[in-house]
Amino acid sequence: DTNPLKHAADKVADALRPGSGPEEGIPGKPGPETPPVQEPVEPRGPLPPKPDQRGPETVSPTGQPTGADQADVAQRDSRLTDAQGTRLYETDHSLKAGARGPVLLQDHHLREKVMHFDHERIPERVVHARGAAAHGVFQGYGTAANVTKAAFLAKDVETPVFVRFSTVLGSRGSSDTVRDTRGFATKFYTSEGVFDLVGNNIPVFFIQDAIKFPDIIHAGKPHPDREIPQAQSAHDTFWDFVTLHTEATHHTLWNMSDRGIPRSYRMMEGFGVHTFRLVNAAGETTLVKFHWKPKLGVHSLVWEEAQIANGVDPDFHRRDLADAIEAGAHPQWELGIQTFPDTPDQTFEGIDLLDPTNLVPEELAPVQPIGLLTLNANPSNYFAETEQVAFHVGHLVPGIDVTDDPLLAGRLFSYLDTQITRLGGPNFPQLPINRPHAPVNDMLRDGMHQTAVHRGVAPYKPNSLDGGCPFMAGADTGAFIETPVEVPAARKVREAPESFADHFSQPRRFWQSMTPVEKEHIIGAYTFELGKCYEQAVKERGLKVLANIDAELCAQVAAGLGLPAPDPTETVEPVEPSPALSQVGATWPTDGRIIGIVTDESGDLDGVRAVRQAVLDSGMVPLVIAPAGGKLGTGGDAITVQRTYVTARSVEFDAVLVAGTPGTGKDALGARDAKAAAGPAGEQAAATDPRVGLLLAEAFRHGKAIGGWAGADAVFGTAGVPADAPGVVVGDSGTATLEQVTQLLGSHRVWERFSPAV
Ligand code: HDD
Repeated sequence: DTNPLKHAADKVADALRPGSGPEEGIPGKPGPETPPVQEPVEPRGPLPPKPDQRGPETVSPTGQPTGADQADVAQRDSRLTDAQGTRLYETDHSLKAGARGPVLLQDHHLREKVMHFDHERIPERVVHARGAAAHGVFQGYGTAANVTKAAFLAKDVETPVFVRFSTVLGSRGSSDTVRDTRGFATKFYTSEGVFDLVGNNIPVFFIQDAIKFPDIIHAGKPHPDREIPQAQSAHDTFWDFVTLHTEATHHTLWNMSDRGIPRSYRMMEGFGVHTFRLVNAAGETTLVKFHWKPKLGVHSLVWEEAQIANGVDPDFHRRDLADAIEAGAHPQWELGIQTFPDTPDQTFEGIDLLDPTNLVPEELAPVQPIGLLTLNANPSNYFAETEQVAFHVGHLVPGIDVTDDPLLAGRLFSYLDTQITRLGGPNFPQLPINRPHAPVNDMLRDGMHQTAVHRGVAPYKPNSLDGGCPFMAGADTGAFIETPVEVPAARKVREAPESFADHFSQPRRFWQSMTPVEKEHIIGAYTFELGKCYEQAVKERGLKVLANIDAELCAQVAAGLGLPAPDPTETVEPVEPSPALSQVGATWPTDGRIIGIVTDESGDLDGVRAVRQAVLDSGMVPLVIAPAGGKLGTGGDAITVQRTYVTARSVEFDAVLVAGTPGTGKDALGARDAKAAAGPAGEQAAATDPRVGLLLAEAFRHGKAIGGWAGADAVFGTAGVPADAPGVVVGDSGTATLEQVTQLLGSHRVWERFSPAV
């Protein structure tokens, strides 16, 4: 066919055929034969979000309920339209002058589609760019009623929340399991307005004054010339800064500890870091520090595991959180407060409460629980919710006020400011995820992306034209009123108080509170990070800082770097340890832990079935690992394989079980190869698939519980796993083995495997 417009005309005709386009075609025009199609051509109803994926109810910028479907506007109708609601008949080809001809400027659909795409990305957060979030609910215990009038902390009050966890240094597409601080930001949609608790998983900060924030972040981010390394602190500029600016020592030490590589967002503590001021109904004030305590305990990866996970599953933490919530293992944290009298000097037991490089040991001021957070729903849309959520330390409610911590003061400016670049203007509170659930009645008007249709003519006060509305609230009608704190007469100075000058005794307390295995991990981390620096002067300065914390720490890292250990430049006084800072030595629930079960077609499949069920019954997740995907066994009770030897890697599992071959006393591993080799029973282990060998060897090195039954122990030796080593168990049956492994998991890891042990 030589007619250049014939092809396009056919397209139009197709679109006009009854049943594939608008309901009525051109009367009397016969449609061409129906071509084979890949996609369904008949419209069907919209796919509603799953009930557990809904966000909290939203309200309009003027406080009117908008209905649960407000945020659910994508693909709701049966026909594709453009952004103006006009139905489209084709979206796969540009409008051209002939199939091989030039694209026409009049193609407004092409123009709109590509214009929108061109602007799909917004600037990532300057810090905390990579994050994962979830919806949940916070329930007040009422135990804080004597210290705060905040309504959401009253007994049994339930408040919707949105929590975003993050790494600090990496870009939005970086890996999850890097060594870094983690953000822990919570938005409470309270009846009195939004309260944001914008904290971290580390209770202290690198700097004492916000004016140093650009410095520490410039030093921590990739080098400006090559933009490497990504999401790492193991490089010269970071260590250059933190060894010169020694107030960073305490936070850096926490980063080098196991806290810098959490096992899961669900297993991290959270801290408000600053000291806040609570106000009760009588107007009395109390200084507090906020803590989130995870019900699952505080647990970490080991460094090699974290590095492997960066490669094999860069979404390790994001996946873990979403999977757990989807599976119904809803993570929980208790919110707690340490309370201190609001004295004029704002110190407690000699610790300056306005210095954010200080923590107050829990032994001196116990953490008192005041409410329970449960995360129970994943976001429906990453961009709309996780990316567009905007936290701000100045989002406060009556009963919670700020202090004069100079770091907090700078934050009170920065968080609003950054949203203007990131979210494109001042109306970001109108985005569904940011909308308060309390009625909004502000006099803020216009601006980019204004979505409210404000009524009235007098958005100013005083006015008479809108009847004087809106009126002001008072203390008894829920107004936020700043605490009238006395400001001492002073001169304007650019100075820190003398009490901010001790940079080493708090880090020393942290170091001395660690168990031997945790100390070993810290030494390893410093040796790795300083070892990655090129500048000799930076390494040497790093050792000088360590000498001021502890001689042993300094000597061990110096030995690893091959450098002499320097003498301290300050007096190294012993301090009272705080055992609460250690992560080792207790037992915790095993909910949501992942048990890998290695088997194959010739394995004890009845045993595997029983173990799978027992794992599920105890609230954990079984993943069956076999040589290939599909099913093991036949019929109704065939076992689904979740991971193959190709897709499984040790880092995904908290413990590994190996099913043997019943009746033979042989392990089942690599049985396909083994069948070919068909040696005597004792040689079976030699045929172990190397990937299974690696799985077991890594699990062993990383201190994970390993179990086997029905002769599976024969393989342990070939994988370099001594069957009599601590935390390696051989049971009579699958379920008996699981029981022992579960007990081991309660302590998170088999600490005895590390040297030195606990
Ligand atoms: Fe910050 C984001 C936590 C000091 C400036 N910060 C941000 C987030 C968390 C924290 C969790 C991510 C929020 C989210 O998920 O959207 N920041 C902290 C803590 C600090 C701290 C615990 C010290 C105690 N931050 C801090 C200072 C400044 C900032 C001193 C500036 C002077 N932080 C920001 C920011 C960010 C931010 C640039 C980036 C994106 C955003 O705010 O919304 O404004």
